[in-house]
Amino acid sequence: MTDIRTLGEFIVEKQSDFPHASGELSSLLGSIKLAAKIVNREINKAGLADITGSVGAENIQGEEQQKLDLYANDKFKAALEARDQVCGIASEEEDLAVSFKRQLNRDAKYVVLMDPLDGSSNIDVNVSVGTIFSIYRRISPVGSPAIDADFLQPGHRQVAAGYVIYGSSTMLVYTTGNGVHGFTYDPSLGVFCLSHENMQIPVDGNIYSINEGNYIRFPLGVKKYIKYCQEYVPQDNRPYTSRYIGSLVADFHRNLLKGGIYLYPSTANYPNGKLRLLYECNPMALLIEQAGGRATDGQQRILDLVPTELHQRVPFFVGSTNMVNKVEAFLHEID
Ligand code: AHM
Ligand code: MG
Repeated sequence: MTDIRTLGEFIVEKQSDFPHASGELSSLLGSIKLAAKIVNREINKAGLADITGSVGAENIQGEEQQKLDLYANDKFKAALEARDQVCGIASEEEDLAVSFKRQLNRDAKYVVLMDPLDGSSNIDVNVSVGTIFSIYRRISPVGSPAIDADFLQPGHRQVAAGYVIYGSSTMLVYTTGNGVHGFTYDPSLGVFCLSHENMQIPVDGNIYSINEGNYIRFPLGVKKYIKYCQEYVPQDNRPYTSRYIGSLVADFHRNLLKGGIYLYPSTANYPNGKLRLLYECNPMALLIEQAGGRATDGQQRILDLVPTELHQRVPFFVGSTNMVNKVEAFLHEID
């Protein structure tokens, strides 16, 4: 019992590791932890209350908003606004970035970008979903409203990133640039307990995760990579296993633990890929690099991309280093 380390304790313990050591980032992570517990409670009873299904509206990207998308967005936003560490947020569910109005928020150093409920179309069928978050120091002066440039920073400037997976158990996984740590939620205690310290993705893996229904319009290099995964080469552990949940957080989490690659290239419906650079790709890219893996758009390191708009999409290849190298080689060969 005494060897349990809670997320709160761990964050305080590691505070001195933060590049800009301060209690503010700890408090900010505390807001995320609190909102995650509230959202977790709601998701757990999703089938009972009238909280599944869509609200009959679309977000700015033309995607149907689910009731729980908006619920999660409201809870994370409120939790971040209630403490004084964040001057503004940008969210997949908000058309524009939000600059908090209180002076105490305007005096804060950080902005948070989030996908409050990723994979939400899976909720109605009781499949895992997640929350993804990304934290930057603002570049506008402290004391003033947050501006768009605060949110449009390249991913390598993130000071922290993470996700919550609402799965068969709920976990919070985060990095502040000093390794990746995972905490499993114990609902009876109401706390996240350290369960996966210093997570490292295997350099190689044998799982590939992609929506193959879109195959016909994939770039040629991706088509060739898929065929490579399927070839019978036992000494190379091929054919690989295909696993696709359709919930980025869940697919990423499995591949992080077991070794594998997740791919979302350009498709007929999504010429730039489907996933959002700021809310999905950047935080996952920081996590994977901290865990010893790689993330690329096929040409460049995700964390080096300079964003031009909030809801920008990019092709995304993330996972075990050797697997990402391989798909990149196929993509370059074709160019
Ligand atoms: P969302 O943010 O609207 O939920 O979309 C992102 C999700 C990812 O979780 C998942 O990997 C992907 O969309 C699945 O897309 P598809 O159904 O096209 O395979
Ligand atoms: Mg999403």
